[in-house]
Amino acid sequence: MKTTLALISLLALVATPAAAGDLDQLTTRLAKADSNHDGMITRAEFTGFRRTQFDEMDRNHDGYVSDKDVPGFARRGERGDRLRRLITEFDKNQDGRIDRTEFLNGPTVIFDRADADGNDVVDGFELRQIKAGA
Ligand SMILES: [Ca+2]
Ligand SMILES: [Ca+2]
Ligand SMILES: [Ca+2]
Repeated sequence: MKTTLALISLLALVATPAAAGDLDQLTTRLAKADSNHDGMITRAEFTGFRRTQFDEMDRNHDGYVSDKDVPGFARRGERGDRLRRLITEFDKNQDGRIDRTEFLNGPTVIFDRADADGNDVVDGFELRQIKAGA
């Protein structure tokens, strides 16, 4: 149960935020991608973080993120919806699952949104801005 929740919170980071309430959580998680802890998240750090995420999300280790990685009871309702939305956004070759390449090269909605000046770095100011709902 606990691991399922962890997976769902990871889904929240990569999928498009559904509500303003998600935004606060998203920035908190975005900050976790700051691997050298300098208060800024570069696009490279964001991609590196995704690599880790993929390994965590691919729970059955078959090399794909799909509904097989979510237990049956969690496929219904909001969790299942989030996963399906994620697959729709990332599944470039439309085989119904996300492989590592699709995931790493997938849309960076959260990052792009936070990176207001588009210089491929989300700095502390931009993080605070998005947290404030700007
Ligand atoms: Ca950094
Ligand atoms: Ca999998
Ligand atoms: Ca695919």
